[in-house]
Amino acid sequence: MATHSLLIFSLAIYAMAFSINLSRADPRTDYVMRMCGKVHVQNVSNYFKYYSNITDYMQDEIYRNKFAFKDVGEPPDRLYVLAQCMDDLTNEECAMCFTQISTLIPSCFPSTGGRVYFDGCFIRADNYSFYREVLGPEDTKRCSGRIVNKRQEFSVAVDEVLSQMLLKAPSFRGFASMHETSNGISAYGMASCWKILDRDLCSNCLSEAVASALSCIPSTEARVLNAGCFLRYSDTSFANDSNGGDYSEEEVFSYATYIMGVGLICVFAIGIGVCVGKLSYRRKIRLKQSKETEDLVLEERVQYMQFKYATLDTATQSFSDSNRLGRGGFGEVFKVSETRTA
Ligand SMILES: *[C@@H]1O[C@H](CO)[C@@H](O)[C@H](O)[C@H]1NC(C)=O
Ligand SMILES: *[C@@H]1O[C@H](CO)[C@@H](O)[C@H](O)[C@H]1NC(C)=O
Ligand SMILES: *[C@@H]1O[C@H](CO)[C@@H](O)[C@H](O)[C@H]1NC(C)=O
Ligand SMILES: *[C@@H]1O[C@H](CO)[C@@H](O)[C@H](O)[C@H]1NC(C)=O
Ligand SMILES: CC(=O)N[C@H]1CO[C@H](CO)[C@@H](O)[C@@H]1O
Repeated sequence: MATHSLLIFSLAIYAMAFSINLSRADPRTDYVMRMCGKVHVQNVSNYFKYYSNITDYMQDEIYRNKFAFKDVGEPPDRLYVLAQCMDDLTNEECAMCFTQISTLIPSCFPSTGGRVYFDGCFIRADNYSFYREVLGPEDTKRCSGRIVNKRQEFSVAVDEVLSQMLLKAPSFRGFASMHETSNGISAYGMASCWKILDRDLCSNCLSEAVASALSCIPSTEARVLNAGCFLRYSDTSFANDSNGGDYSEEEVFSYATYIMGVGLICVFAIGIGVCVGKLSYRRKIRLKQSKETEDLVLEERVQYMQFKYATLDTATQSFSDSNRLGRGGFGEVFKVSETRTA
């Protein structure tokens, strides 16, 4: 009975803890740019059908992997779509970002496709397989924000954060989010390659992006929009980056889950303890006599400790009676330690 109610109680706690919003959703749906193609498809009504077919499929896929690509239809109107979120978004945030960004592609039709960049996600559609494209003629950059005051320091910090990301991202599933500080001026950066690109292609894309971003200095904000990658720097924090003291929301969440798991195990352990305790109740009674003698020993120990404390108390009192001598002694010790640290 006791273990049953304990089980229900702990399950209720577990369910409660999960319904609390541990991560505040921010899908970063700020619009950065949209580019539409110039050539038109043959049969646009088919194209719309293909598109909704693909986005239906992608909704689940993007929730799971934060990345999806698919193609449907017959050439020359076969439709290819690729979508991806920045890796620091949670799966829920990513799905939200995708839901919004995917509505912006059909307004490019009857063009064969286009690209849309949000701060949190990306989508591209066209009538040919562009999946492994790294750079294209439409690649561009956006320099914005204000002009930074401490140009030299900011430039050093940006340079540092960009080169760190260029080193890190290709070997960390194409993603890096970090910050660097130079003489008190911080620069924050994020780099993301589309996951379909291998390490070398990602590296190629990002090195072009870094060169492009550097030309934005002394602007406080820059975004590079390449065919195969997205790169951004800023003078303010816009993401939970991986090299700072901040924990990402995912980390906080997994930590909380871990704590709850441990808590649950503890509750069960206590439950089992109660059970075992009941079973061994008889044995306990049998051992009661010997336990009583144990208690006696323990009591003696406590008394001994109290006695020792009492002794100490009297000792201190008598110590403070001889006031001057004690003070003089401490003063001397303090002086010695002070000259040491000086
Ligand atoms: C959790 O956060 C989302 C997004 O901010 C919100 O829509 C939802 O209502 C929240 N849920 C709870 C239980 O607070
Ligand atoms: C487009 O394709 C559909 C189905 O294949 C066809 O019914 C329709 O007439 C076509 N439209 C044009 C403008 O070719
Ligand atoms: C649309 O999606 C369904 C299921 O995913 C698939 O069976 C069907 O062939 C797709 N339609 C086209 C036109 O490809
Ligand atoms: C894409 O569409 C254009 C214009 O309709 C066409 O010329 C081209 O061949 C198509 N590309 C492919 C790979 O079918
Ligand atoms: C940009 C962003 O999402 N920042 C969040 C990082 O995480 C902390 C705490 O988990 C939040 O307070 C920030 O808003």
